[in-house]
Amino acid sequence: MAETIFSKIIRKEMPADIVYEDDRMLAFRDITPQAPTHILIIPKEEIATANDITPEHDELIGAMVRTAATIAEREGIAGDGYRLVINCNGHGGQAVHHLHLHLLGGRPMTWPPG
Ligand code: DGP
Repeated sequence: MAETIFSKIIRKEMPADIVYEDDRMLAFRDITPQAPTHILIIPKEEIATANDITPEHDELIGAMVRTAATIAEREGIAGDGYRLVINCNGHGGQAVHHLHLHLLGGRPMTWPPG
């Protein structure tokens, strides 16, 4: 896949407000937040879209979701609730083609999404 801005953030060539990092993933605040808490959890492995997730990624994706829940707790939004979103391709509204999990919270979310 073509490299994205997120690869530069992973390599620390681009600044980001990083809130969590381990050997497999990185979490940082979204540059255009859509909610008081808006954090992106991304794998360090370059996976372009949700369509590119394979069975080998099952543990990684599970760990990303658990990390999102841990960050939500740390951010103080776990009790009130939050939303986890993965946008995929054009109709899903995916702008950056490096898989990422949006953690959104700090205000009530509407449903259905626009
Ligand atoms: P999506 O539409 O699901 O592909 O969301 C991409 C998100 O990435 C969008 O909410 C804005 C965020 N984003 C794009 N470029 C940067 C950047 O350079 N730094 C940070 N922190 N976030 C970025």
